[in-house]
Amino acid sequence: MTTLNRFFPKVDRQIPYEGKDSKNPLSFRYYDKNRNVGNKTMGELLRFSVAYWHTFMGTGSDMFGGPNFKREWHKASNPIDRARDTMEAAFEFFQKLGVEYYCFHDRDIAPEGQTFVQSCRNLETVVEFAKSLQKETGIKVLWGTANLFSSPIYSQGAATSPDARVMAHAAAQVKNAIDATKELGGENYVFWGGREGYETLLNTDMKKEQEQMARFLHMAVDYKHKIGFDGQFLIEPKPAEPTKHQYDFDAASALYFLKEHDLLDHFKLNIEANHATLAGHTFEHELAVASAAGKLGSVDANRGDTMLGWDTDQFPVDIYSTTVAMMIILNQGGLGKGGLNFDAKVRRSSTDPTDLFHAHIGGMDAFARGLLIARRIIDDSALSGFIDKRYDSYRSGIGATIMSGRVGLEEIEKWVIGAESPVLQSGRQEMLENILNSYLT
Ligand code: XLS
Ligand code: NI
Ligand code: NI
Repeated sequence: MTTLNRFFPKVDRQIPYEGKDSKNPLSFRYYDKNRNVGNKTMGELLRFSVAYWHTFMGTGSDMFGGPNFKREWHKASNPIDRARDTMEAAFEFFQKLGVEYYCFHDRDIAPEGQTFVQSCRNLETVVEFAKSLQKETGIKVLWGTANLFSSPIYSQGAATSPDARVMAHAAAQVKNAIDATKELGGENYVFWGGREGYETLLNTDMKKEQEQMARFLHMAVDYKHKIGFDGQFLIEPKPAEPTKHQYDFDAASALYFLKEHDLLDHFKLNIEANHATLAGHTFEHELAVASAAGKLGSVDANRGDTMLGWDTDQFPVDIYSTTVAMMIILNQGGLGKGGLNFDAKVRRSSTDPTDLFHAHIGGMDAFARGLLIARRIIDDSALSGFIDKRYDSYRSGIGATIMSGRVGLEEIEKWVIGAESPVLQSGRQEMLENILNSYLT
């Protein structure tokens, strides 16, 4: 590419893998893309993706202060020129980092116009440009989505707005975002309903709003089939923020909603670490709930802060957490079309564009390391052996009889009367924690 050193001149080559003893901060210590882990490469298993909104559109602003980052790619005065510069910066970054995927919202990559039609035109223009850069570099879209939360019209909901004209607007916007994702060969399409919830029940008909959301998603499914988009649809749960209560609160409530409205066959879930903790769960709990339902489709890899109660979207660094996450992912045979998308942003004080590299390198290494450790734990049956054994009593005798469905409460009562009282085996939590820790070298 001609623009290779335009926006990140301080990183003048692709980030190399140098191994765990490297002292070079701009190198990978664990992520070695072509290394085989089992029968796949690290790159194939991890499928890292950069989040366009945080990394290229993030300004460092927060509730108490405005834009803080002075990005070269945001300097052009014309919005379309700015969008093109941003796209070039993005592709320079992807190539130098060595990732194959990115995720975007319609309004990240293209500016909103004065009218709906103008916004659609802007999107088409930028999509054409992105398409040419993708072709040139081989970089792909993990997922696209529509921003149904920033515009003032969505302040009382998009699909769940009390105003049908707003729901119509959201539907038309989603149609265009799906078109854009298809045009760019996106492998998934995400629905995250930041405004699909309520602020107060005093003005809200929850049943009606959820029916609207279901109708909305059904229309999206119909459209997907109509245009032959073969990407996977994903719902991204989050309990709150910006609304007080979001309908897709967590994995379990999203799954119930999908089932209730006959949508389960058409969706999987995109689980975000920080959303899990906001819902009062752990990241691994949400992964496990989704995976148990056969619905773990993709992951927004980030972390929250235990001292702060909001979606801080920090880069993942905790090896314990990435290890357990990768165990769940490996145990279900990988993420399929999904991947690990860094829905994460550098802190307001990390003002140098090079910090974007440090952040992603850290996240990628944390997951690569988690992957290696998880693979060893699984190969050694270090934990699974114990878990298997813990349920032994269901493999034969009364356990197998109960699970076969051939007996009811009366037959079981007879068995209990004739049997000895059960002596429980230890759950051995501390021993298992020690085993896990012994792998974290
Ligand atoms: C916000 C969400 C958002 C989605 C995409 O909290 O994580 O970034 O991933 O709309
Ligand atoms: Ni997210
Ligand atoms: Ni989030």
